[in-house]
Amino acid sequence: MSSPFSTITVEQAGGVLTVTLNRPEAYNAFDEQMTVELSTAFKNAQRDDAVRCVVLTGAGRAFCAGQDLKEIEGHYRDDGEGPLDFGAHLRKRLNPLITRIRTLEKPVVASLNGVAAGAGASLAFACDLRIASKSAYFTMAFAAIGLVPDCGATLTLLQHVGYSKALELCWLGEKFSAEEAARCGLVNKVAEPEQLADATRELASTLAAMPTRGLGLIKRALGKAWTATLDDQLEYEAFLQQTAGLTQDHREGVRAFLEKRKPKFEGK
Ligand code: LHQ
Repeated sequence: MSSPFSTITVEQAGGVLTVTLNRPEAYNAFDEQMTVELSTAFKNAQRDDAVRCVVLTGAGRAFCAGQDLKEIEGHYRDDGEGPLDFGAHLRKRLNPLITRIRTLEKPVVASLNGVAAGAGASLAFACDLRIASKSAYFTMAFAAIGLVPDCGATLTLLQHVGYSKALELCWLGEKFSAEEAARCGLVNKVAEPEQLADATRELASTLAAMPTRGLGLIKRALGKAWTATLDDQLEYEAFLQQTAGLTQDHREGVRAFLEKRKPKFEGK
């Protein structure tokens, strides 16, 4: 069957769905079509029980260069169409995509094969975990063109690196290497460029073999904790634990322990 997508590719192997941004000639910058297709891919991933981990990566040399500046070139000509309403664009396209990633009850791993710039960096920060090639780097390219970080990056970056470093990165837009990012916890794992694919596969297949519902509930718990009081969080954990305690995978995990064998989780 031919792919319904033209700007991304999707490939499923075992429980791992790999979504590849596929506009390498534009460093996988977002055009309108790519934002629509990415949203669809994540919606499908949520619905499909066979998907137990999503990997997001880029084709070619880059992960993603943010907004495609050539697509919107017409708005910058003196005789052009006038300024774009970025607020409307974000509310319609990119914000829902980020929400979809953050609320997907399955692990989402960004596999950073190269530069992540502007909204491309924000997209990587919105994923749950980041594994990066040693040659990859981030650049908060927004301020250099008079814009503000979007797609949640003012929150996600702040959570990882703290106020002062986040502000420095957002203002100056300097290259932030994979290794430097790993030192402050923004990148979880760094691999040699030629080993990135294998290292990603290993991490993603480990996650895909785990109790998917439990992992999804943990993601919810940590996502909510940023804004919760301790009392709120204790109650929320109790609610989530009640739910997790009723899953088949919890039962399987405890039975496997008692029977001294390896558990076989089904993601249910
Ligand atoms: C590109 C792009 C690109 C098109 C490289 N577009 N072609 C804003 C508005 C609306 C709503 C949503 O949110 C946003 C937020 C944003 O994302 S604003 C930030 C937009 N992105 C940027 O400003 C990054 C622009 N790109 C760069 O600064 C550099 O290309 C980076 C640092 C990513 C990579 O540098 P190099 O490795 O030196 O590569 P390069 O500059 O030679 O680019 C390679 C090719 O990719 C080149 O194509 P060409 O045909 O000219 O050789 C670039 O034109 C193309 N490309 N980024 N955003």
